[in-house]
Amino acid sequence: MKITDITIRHLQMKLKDPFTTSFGTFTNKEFLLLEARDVEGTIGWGESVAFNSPWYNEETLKTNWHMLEDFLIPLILNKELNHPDEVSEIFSSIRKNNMAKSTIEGAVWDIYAQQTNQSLAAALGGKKDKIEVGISIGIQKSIEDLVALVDGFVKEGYKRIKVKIKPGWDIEVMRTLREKFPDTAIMADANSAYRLEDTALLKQLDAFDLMMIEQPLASDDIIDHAQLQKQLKTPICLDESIHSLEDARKAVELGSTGIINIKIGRVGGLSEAKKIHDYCAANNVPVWCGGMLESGIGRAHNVALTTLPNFILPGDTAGSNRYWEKDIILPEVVATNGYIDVPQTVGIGYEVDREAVESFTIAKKNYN
Ligand code: OSB
Ligand code: MG
Repeated sequence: MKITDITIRHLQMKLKDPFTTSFGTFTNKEFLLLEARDVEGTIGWGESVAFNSPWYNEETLKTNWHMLEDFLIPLILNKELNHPDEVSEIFSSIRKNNMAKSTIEGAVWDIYAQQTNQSLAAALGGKKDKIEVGISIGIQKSIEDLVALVDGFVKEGYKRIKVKIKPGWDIEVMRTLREKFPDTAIMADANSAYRLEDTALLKQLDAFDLMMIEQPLASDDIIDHAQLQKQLKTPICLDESIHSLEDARKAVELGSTGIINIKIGRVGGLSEAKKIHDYCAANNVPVWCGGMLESGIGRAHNVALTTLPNFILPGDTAGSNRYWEKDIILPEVVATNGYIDVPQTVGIGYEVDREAVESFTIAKKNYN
């Protein structure tokens, strides 16, 4: 493989419903798409999961564009590549900026899968032909609104319900959900909204038999999480704190996390995601695939990754129709009864709907 041509597009897609976390509300999703063309004409697609504002982590759409244009694209253009694993080596001179790196790496994996005549899932070593999925629900105006939403998603068959929490929207919310949905797999995601001083409050969650609590403490912490885990029965799952295999190893060794949420962009790409998966499999740490409100392209990458065997717990990769009136792939990602069928065709397994892509594009630049 040799990438000779790259196009970056800035897309804006309106979410069907606003999505509120402890750090802010999303109404529109703005993100970068990267289209890479290889010397033989094969086209691969990657999606940056960086948001408009540095709330979830420090990267943004603009910092990603800057990193791609000024550093990453020059490193990759016209380089002879034998395997997508080489991309992270080529980028190793650049610190962090994992979401920017992952944008190119994902497109290279797509090209590699096509040129080796297999699905992205198969190229990664995945075996499942369907994956189990859950759904992530933002903070609502009232508990009644939340209960109604959860009821709908449980009836749609989603395998696990994740609810965003923050101080003041936590204990009563989870208590009510457990009462109303006694048999449903439920978990909470705090997106770093608490401190170790809140241990007594967080311990109250143990009464509700939650599958896990995701990232209760600071976004860069693994020390306090280890302290907290000693006092909680509910397993902690780290999201924001894990950027690499090394982070995962340290967090597992410290006892900071019993489960890991793997997000491809946060860890710098599919190769690193796979390494974290393999390490966790060897150490009996279940993993699941997180979401960043992706368009169909990022979603397709998530579906492929989730086919690896240690993705034991349902992920956040819901169907396209949970987010968009119209997605940018054909067919869209469909979740039926909490399962997504893994496409068996070559590459990411979905056609990119170029007309839809153009209709959501607000800026575009070519590099060669
Ligand atoms: O922490 O997992 C998170 C959305 C935006 C930012 C961070 C997170 C989320 C989600 C939604 O939980 C996952 C999804 O449906 O894509
Ligand atoms: Mg999270």
